[in-house]
Formats: sequence, structure tokens, C-alpha cells
Amino acid sequence: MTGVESTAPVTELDVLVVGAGFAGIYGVYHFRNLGFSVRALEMGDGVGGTWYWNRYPGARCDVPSLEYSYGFSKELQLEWEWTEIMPAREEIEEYLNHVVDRFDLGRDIQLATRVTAATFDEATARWLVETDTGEQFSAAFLVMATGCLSAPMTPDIPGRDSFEGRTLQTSLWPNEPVDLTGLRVGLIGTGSSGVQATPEIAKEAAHLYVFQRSAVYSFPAFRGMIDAELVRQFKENPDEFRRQQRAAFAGVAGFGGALGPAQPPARKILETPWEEQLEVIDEEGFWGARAWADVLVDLEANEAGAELFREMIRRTVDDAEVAELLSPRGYPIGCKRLVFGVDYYEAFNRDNVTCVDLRRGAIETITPTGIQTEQGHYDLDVIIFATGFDAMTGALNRIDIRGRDGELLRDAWAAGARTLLGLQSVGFPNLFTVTGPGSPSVLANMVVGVEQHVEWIGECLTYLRDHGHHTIEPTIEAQDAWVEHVNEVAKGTMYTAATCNSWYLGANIPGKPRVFMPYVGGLPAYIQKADAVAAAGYEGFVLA
Ligand code: N01
Repeated sequence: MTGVESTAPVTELDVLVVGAGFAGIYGVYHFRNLGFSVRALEMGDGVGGTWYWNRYPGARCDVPSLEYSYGFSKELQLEWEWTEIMPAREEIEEYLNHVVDRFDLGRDIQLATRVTAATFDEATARWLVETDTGEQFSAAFLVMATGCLSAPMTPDIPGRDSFEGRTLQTSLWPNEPVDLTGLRVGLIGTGSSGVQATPEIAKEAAHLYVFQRSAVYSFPAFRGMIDAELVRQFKENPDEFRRQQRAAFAGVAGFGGALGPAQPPARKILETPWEEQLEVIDEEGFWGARAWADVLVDLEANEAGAELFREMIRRTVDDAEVAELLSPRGYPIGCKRLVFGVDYYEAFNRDNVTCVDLRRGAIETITPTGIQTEQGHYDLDVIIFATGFDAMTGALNRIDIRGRDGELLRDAWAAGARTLLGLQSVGFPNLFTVTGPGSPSVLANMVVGVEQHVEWIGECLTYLRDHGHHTIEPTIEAQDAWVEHVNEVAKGTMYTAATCNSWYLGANIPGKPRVFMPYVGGLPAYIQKADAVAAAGYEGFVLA
């Protein structure tokens, strides 16, 4: 064991789940139903994970609600009524609380408990887990349902703590309402969170300064109330819909559309004269910049698509100079996670919104009264960090996870995460990561990925129990082969372009190794491989 010695009794479990977002909640349900004793430890005061913490104005999912919901219970699917096509944060949080209550999961979910350390005891083949409450747990299996985007990143800007106004972070937004009325607000960051928050904050603040380091490609989000006929069709056969999701590359069946063009058209932008390209954006708006066969596969074509995108910004933003500031340059469309916005560019037509383009002069310090940039000082009442996350590995590496011989997981992953199927890592027996690095995770519908992983783990635990095994761990050969495969499929895609600096690559975290973390081969191929491994008696894993 590490850390402070505790005299508290140790709680014994078959499975300890860390986190109570989509993955942890389903883990409690599923492992309990398989006959395992289980408890989830959740650091928040409520369940929901992402949808608990990211309470900033405008927070909303960009996957349709019918797609972004559990498929494990037919009754749940028939009963629950979504109101909007793209659910707002509040509605998802309400849904997850309903799931917890409906299946009486709350008695096995312990809130306000942060896991600080987990150590594998080789003598007993059990994980010993410590928490910030001083409690200790011993579990045969440790399932990390800690999320891919859950470790907030706050940049270390000099003077950060000297600010005398209020500091907020989108991913750590307070539970109680925040009133920004009449205040001068500085928002740092223009990723998905900043783009969603900008138009909402602009409605309240006296003035909003958006500090932009990289201009974003923000595509219009789909909005609207859910169609009753669509819901009727869905409820006729939800199982078939879920089957279609698992057969779809990104875990989205396309039911009800609303996710942009499913297939790029055959036409190529490099073979189309500019005047005809303009006709496409006349028709399709910003989405017209991507709607070409070559834009997402060829860098020259991509730049042509980016120019069309910039043309749309010029058409949307009244002031030509501001339009230029907001125009993304120097990295391809599609290399970062797609950003959806509603009235994002339009917000900059308001008198009370200013884009502070940090490409023209970076932030130097935070002062007691605002932000000092190379372009001048901005007086502020509130600073909001919308600066993202230490993605995929951050939440895991912030816990002292020690495997065989006391090796720390973060040391084992110092040059980049190494897993077999994103599920397990050599040296860390009986430790499972739900949607871990090396699995489709953030490149597919998270809820579909989560359910598939929890079910794979459940089947694995049952197999071990039925066959009298106590431990499972990948072989180094199988893990190396999987890591090589993950790298191979990412090669040559926009995601790994030299000009791309995304959180997929860890490029947003100073010092993090530049390694593409998710599996880009698609959900169906992944599921087929994972199922084949299980069917072959967990080929590539050592069972003892
Ligand atoms: O974080 P991000 P996010 N000084 O990392 C900037 C999901 N999500 O929370 O691009 C100045 O994308 C940084 O600048 P740059 C979704 O998967 C989904 O917005 O690195 N700026 C960037 O602009 C998403 O991809 C939804 O140059 C600094 C921003 O901060 C993921 O979460 C909604 C800086 C960070 O953008 C993360 O999104 C919200 C500094 N020192 C989130 N450091 C939906 O479902 C960073 N930045 C719609």
C-alpha cells in the first residue's frame, strides 16, 4: 500500500468501479446482474461524469439523444422520453439520475469519494484502493470508468492566482447558478466548450472577450425538438437500432439524421472551379466545406475546403477584419475533434463581443484586474478557462496506480499509453480501462463504446470465475502488436498530419508524448477483433 496508514476497515468487493458517468453507472448495473459484488466510487457529489461537471452555459451533446442513450434495457428505452434532437446537459444528467433510481443502483454508488491510489497486491492478486475519505477497499478487479475527457487542463499562466475577480473553468462549473449579468468576462479557449459557451455568455455579460489561440472550424449544430414519428419508429424496435449502431463506423446509426452528410459526395474540390465551389456553400453553408470526396483525405484538397470555410466566415461575420481573425489557418479541417456551434460566428457581430486573437500577441500574465497580452491589458471581472482536458490518459495518470513490482501506470505509459484493445495493460493484472487509449473511444459514440466495453469485461470476468482463474493480463507480444496496429491505421489520416496539434495526440499538454491515442479503425472492426479474442479463450492474454 502507498500513502497514509489507515486503521479503517477494508471493504472487500469483487469489482470496484472508479467513476459514475455513463460507464460507471452501467458497470454497477451489469456486474451486479452477473452476480459480482460491486461498488462505484465517484468524486462528484452527483452521478453523470461529464454531464455532472460541465455545467457551463450552452453545454449540450452533439450526438442525437436517441443515439446517445443506453441500449441495455428495452423497458428503459420504451419509457424514457427525450425532448430535443441534441440533448442539453441538464436532460442527460436527469436521464442518468433516472437510470440510477430505476435500477436501484444508488446503493452501490458512493459519491464524494476520490480514488487517490490503487496498488496490486501480488500475494493475494487483489487491488488495494485508497481514497481521499480515508476509506480502503480491496477488490479482485478494478474497472476504471474514469472517462476520456475528465481531467481538466488549466494552463499555467503566470499570475493565475493573483486575479482578484472570479475564476471559473467550464469543466468545473459550480452547481449553483452563475450570474454574469453586467460583468466583463474573459473566456480563454475556442474548442467545443468555448464555442458552445460564447453565444450564451454574450447574452448576459456586459462585454465578452474571447481569447483565441487557434481559430476553430465550427460547424453549425443541429437543433430542434425530437420528431414524434421518429420516436415511434425507434420504439418499434430499439434492439435493431442498437444493432445498427454497433455495425456503424462511429457507432451512430444515422437514425433521424442530424449529424451532417453521412457519405461524402463523389465530386472532388480540386477538380471543381471556384465559382462552382461557391454554389455548394450557397446550398450547404459551412458544411459545404467538407462535402467533397477529397477534402478529408488529401492535404491540398483540405486547404481548398478550408478556403471555402473561410468564405463562409466572411459571409457570416459583418466586420471583414474580425472575420479574418476568426479564420482558421495552418491546420487541416478534420484533424481535431469536430466542433459544433450555434450562432458562434454570429456572436462576434454583437457590440459586446471581442475576439482577442492571440496569434497577434500572446497572453503574458494574468494580473489582479485582468489579462495582460502583448497587445495590451484587458480589464475583467471574470476569467473563464475553456482550455480542455488532459485527454484519455489524464484521469488515470492522476491516480497512483501501481501494478506488478510497484510500477506506476504513468511511468509505464511515459512514452505513450500501451494497451491491448484499450482494455488492459501489461504489468497491471485485473485492471480494466473502459474506452481506454487504443480503443475507438472518442472517435465513436461514447455510449455505444461504453456498453460494448462493460459487456466485454463482464463476459471476461464471468469466464475467469467459471474457469477458476484469478488473474488476466495481456502478453507483451499481443500488446505490442495492438499498439503497432493502432499506429498503423492512424498513419496518413488528417488526425496525424504534421500541422495538427490536437488533444487526440496529447499536443495540448506541455511535455505529453505526441502519440495518437484512440483507435481509428472503426467500431465494427474493433468489436469483431475484441469478440474474436474472447471467443478464442482470451487469446493474447495470460490467464492464471
Ligand atoms: O477543449 P479543447 P474543450 N492559452 O482542448 C485553448 C468534448 N466536448 O473543452 O487550439 C490560450 O478542444 C486551445 O487553444 P489551441 C469534445 O470531444 C464536447 O473545448 O490549443 N488558449 C483551445 O482553443 C472536445 O473536443 C462537447 O491553440 C489555450 C481550447 O483552449 C473536447 O471535449 C462540448 C491555452 C481548448 O479546446 C474538449 O473540448 C464540449 C492557453 N494557455 C467538449 N491552453 C459537445 O458535445 C489551451 N487553450 C458539443
